[in-house]
Amino acid sequence: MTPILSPAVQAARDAGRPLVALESTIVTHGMPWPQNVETARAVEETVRAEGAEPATVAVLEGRLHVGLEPEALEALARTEGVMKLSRADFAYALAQGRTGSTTVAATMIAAAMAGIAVFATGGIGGVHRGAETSFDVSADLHELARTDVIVVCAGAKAILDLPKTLEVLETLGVPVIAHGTDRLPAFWSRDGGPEAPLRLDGPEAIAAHQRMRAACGLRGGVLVANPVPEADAIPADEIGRAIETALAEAGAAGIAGKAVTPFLLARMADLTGGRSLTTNIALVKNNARLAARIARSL
Ligand code: PSU
Ligand code: MN
Repeated sequence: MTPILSPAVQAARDAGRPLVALESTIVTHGMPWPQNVETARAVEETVRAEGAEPATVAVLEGRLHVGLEPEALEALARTEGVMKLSRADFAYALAQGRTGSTTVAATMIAAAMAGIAVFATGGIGGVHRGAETSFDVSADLHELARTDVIVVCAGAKAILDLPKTLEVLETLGVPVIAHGTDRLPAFWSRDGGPEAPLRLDGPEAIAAHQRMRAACGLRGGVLVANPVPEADAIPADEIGRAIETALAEAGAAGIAGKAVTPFLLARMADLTGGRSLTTNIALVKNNARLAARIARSL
């Protein structure tokens, strides 16, 4: 199966210019209209401004697109009832002619198929709080273990259990690199996260680490956790209250499976009067910038 490259992605590939993959679940399930499409456009612009070409990934009517034309991106952002695709249902959507946005796991699969080495997102999925009874562990973690893509995020969303998420990543052999900090960034906050397993400063160091992994024949992904810019960060104790409320509501409403993360993100935006969304937008752009610089260094 060959993905359909947009003309811009094809041109960048032909010219040997760096590419950065972008996911689309953040557009369809992570943010409300119209902030979702505005953010998606701004993130693509951020990547271009750094001299790389953005490649937003989605499955449209059974075809895998790597790089979306502006009209396709807007149509996807407006569509309701889009599938949220991970490894388990990626081929299903393609075989059945369905439309689906790609999570971190599915975007990694598509990026690897298209030969794209770097991918920027907001936050990865991870081990949910209470996973000892719910068994809710995101397939993103297993994808990081097996697929050769550098994923730049702002840490795991703080609605998750961060220490357990780190434990699973360690078990799976995934390098978790905090960028320019000793602590694992906690998505909306710079503080409050556990100590980071590894630290690197700057895109060059991250690229050099990647070259060494290749030289050692080490396969699988790398997780780069890039802290949200100071000016946009929400202190951990402040966001913590909204997290507790959103989690309690999700529990009371019996939200489970794929619906958990979208439900929590939407409730967080309401509970913080939109502030969590503003921070989310800022951190995605910040990650896109770093990802483009890493892609250039590679
Ligand atoms: N981070 C965000 N918004 C999102 C997501 C992450 O800021 O919408 C999405 C990503 O696509 C991630 C997915 O892969 O949530 C994880 O979902 P789950 O927990 O169901 O595996
Ligand atoms: Mn889950």
